[in-house]
Amino acid sequence: MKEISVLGLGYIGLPTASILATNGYIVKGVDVSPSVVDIINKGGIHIEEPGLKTLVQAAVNSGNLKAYIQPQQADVYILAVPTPITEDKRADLSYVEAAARSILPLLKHGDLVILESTSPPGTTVDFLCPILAESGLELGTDLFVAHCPERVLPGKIIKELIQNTRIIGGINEASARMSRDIYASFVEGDMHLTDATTAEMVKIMENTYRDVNIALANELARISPSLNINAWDVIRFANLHPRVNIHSPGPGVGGHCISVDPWFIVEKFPETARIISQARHINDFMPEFTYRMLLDTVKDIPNPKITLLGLTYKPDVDDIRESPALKLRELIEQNNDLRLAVYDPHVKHFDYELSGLEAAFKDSDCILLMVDHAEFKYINPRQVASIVRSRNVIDTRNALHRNDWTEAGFQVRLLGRDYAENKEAITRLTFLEDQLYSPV
Ligand code: SAJ
Repeated sequence: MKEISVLGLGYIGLPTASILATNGYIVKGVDVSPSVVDIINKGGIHIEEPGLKTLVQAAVNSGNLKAYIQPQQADVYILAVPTPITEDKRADLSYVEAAARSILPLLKHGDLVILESTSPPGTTVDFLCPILAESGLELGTDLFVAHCPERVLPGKIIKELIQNTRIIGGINEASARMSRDIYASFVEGDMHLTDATTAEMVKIMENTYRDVNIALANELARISPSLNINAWDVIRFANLHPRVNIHSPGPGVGGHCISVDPWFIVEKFPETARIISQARHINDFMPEFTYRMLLDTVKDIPNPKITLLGLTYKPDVDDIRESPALKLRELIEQNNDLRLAVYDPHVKHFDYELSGLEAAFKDSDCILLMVDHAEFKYINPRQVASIVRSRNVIDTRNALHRNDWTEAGFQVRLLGRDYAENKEAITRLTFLEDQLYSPV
């Protein structure tokens, strides 16, 4: 029976470790955070994910999963550590390097190392392998290495870890086959073998495709109001075509995947990856566009109070990483003429003040809906109308029933329908473009 060590017990490592442990493997989870190790060993979890607590408890109670601070000897090592980007949009592989170096003294003949972290193309072969080669083991014959990216949707991680197809990229055939045998213990989806660099690019392109598609929708959302048409209707009807799937516009692209992975390609191919980099800053401009829509809405109101509805990067999660709402909060805070109240039912801890729903609406001059949390569809516009000061609402997600809010006396403005840009906003993009996109 092979022992597996999973390094990095975050939103991918912990579910993966737990699923392997409940499928018969002895799993030694390793994390640099003592509190994470402690919580897991008590059968608890440190991230919000449906079903994860039950799974971790089963894994820990079975005796097959234990968490450690120190690296542990095993036969298979799965690296599921963060690969963030720096301020200047470069991949930060320091966590991958630290994890790889931590297991160097433990590696022995026949072991397998799998990198699951989303990584720039070439990371496994050109960055990880040279480090592992310092063990003195012959890569591909003594020591096997692969890149096996995950593709799960936060909020559906456990189901998708089991059901999604899996791309297995080995540095050689033997590495790919050994990795497939490990995943075969729980993956019900098809498994496709390829080389490590192809697997890296597959994962990045999945998210890059989504980012470019969202940018297309956002560009349409900036064009449509000048034609007095609704971008959401255009997309809805265009998607009736059997081979069209235009994504939705929004106030920006958040999360630590879609807004990050495309930069891994731009960093390596700055002169060639033009659509990819353009899409990144069209999406990164949307918070600014939304801010201009807000300023235009409240321009005749002295010292207006803004109600920011939703802080997370997408609906029905508690994750605020890279959320466009954080950018809007910052822009509003920097404007001394604006007052702000923020409400998000999913965010329990935040560095700044959060309001209750009623307090957030009280005396508001403009409600800015940033996230289409399920709860928000049930807000009663008539009740809200009785406590706001000015009846303005900006919907950036096409989440609200326009007629209900209009009948309650609100001026409803929908991103992609009700705000035609002026020259200044466009000039601002050019400035941002120069600022953001200086070929590295
Ligand atoms: N968004 C839009 N318009 C859309 C879709 C999304 O503006 O039509 C915005 C969302 O509001 C959010 C951001 O984009 O701010 C990202 O949302 P998401 O749900 O697309 O992305 P993630 O990061 O939660 O999950 C993605 C998924 N990738 C794909 O769908 C191709 C998931 O399968 C990946 O595993 C995950 O990234 C990851 O871990 O890489």
